[in-house]
Amino acid sequence: MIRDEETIQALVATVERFVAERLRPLEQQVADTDQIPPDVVQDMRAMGLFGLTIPEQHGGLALTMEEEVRVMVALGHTSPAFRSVIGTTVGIGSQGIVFDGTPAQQAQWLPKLATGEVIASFALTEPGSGSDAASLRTMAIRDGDVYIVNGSKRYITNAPQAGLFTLMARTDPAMPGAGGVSAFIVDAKSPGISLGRPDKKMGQRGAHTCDVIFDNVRVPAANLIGGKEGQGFKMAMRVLDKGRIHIAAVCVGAAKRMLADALAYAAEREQFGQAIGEFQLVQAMLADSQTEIYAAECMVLDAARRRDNGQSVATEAACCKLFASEMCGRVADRAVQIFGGAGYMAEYGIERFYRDVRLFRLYEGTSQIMQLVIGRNMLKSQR
Ligand code: COS
Repeated sequence: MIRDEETIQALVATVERFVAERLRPLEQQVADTDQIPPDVVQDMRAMGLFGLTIPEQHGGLALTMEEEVRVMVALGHTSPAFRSVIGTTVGIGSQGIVFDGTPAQQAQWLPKLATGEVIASFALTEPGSGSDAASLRTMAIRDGDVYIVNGSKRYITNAPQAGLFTLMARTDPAMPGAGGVSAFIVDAKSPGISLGRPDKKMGQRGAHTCDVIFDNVRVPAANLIGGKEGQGFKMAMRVLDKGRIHIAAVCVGAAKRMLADALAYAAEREQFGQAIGEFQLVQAMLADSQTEIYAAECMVLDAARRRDNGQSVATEAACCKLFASEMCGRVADRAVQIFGGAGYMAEYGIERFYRDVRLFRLYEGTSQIMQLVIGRNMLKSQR
């Protein structure tokens, strides 16, 4: 749903300009230094990008899903690490509080997230619990008016910068599956929280993940999201449904960027006396990429509109994440192929995208988990 076409066009145009003029020139520097310059983060704050999905009464822009998708496609046109600066605060780190937080929890945290004063991270994955999220073992045991949290979380995006963690932990040790899991807002400054060394990753330099270790951390019972135990897993799944549409939109943006680079190269690079783009086998790679990007963009917009209309979109979100992230991988591969030997060389930048976008098929649910969600939901509808 687009509330006002002119307003969203202006926001998208601002993001496109920011990407073209401010972020693209910094891509190599960020890859070399593994750091996003602090003044870029400050610009993002000033543009209101941290508050895209926070309700207006808490200082955000309260974008609809369709509006969010359009902004993410635009932001996707540059190194994914830039999107990651705002990604967890706009997405999985904050949305549990937006969906289920009590008025007091929302009033305490959302205004600070909207301005980017506090960065939110989503702490679900553990060393022993990845795709099987319901098997998580971090414990939160009630003791009077606090919960005592013990356990470790793994690959937590933006943990080094985080001011708060949306933490999924088991409040009922007797209940091993999803039903024993609750969600908490945890102040990152709480005594007993320590961070592991930053992970060394295949790509997305500038975006940081690490372990988060909870050692007898005292979390006020008032920070139990929604004030009710046993709701954390379902909340995490609803958060991920939305996150998967968001990531699919980023995939569309990244694929468009890689195809634009490959097209420009194909039009300029000459072999056998003509631009390589004149050769039909190169055109086939361009055409397949264009077609798949178009398909993914249509899917993502459709799923977003359905969600805005109040429909349950767990299946559609998984379809979008599956198709768009796999599509993005194919486009990256073809882009490297069109660049030929240059595609393998760091100075052309396309090999960096090839590595960066590999993560899209893994995080917020692997392609295989997306297939499983789609297949299971299809069968459920037959019962
Ligand atoms: N929305 C609302 N509720 C949901 C839901 C959704 N999208 N998906 C599942 N639930 C509910 C189920 O209805 C069930 O509730 P009841 O017990 O009341 O029926 C409960 O949650 C447990 O669901 P389910 O039995 O399907 O859980 P499973 O353990 O079988 O696993 C998968 C579900 C595999 C789909 C889930 O663990 C998953 O998405 N894993 C991937 C995790 C992930 O994306 N990690 C990425 C890292 S975070 S960036």
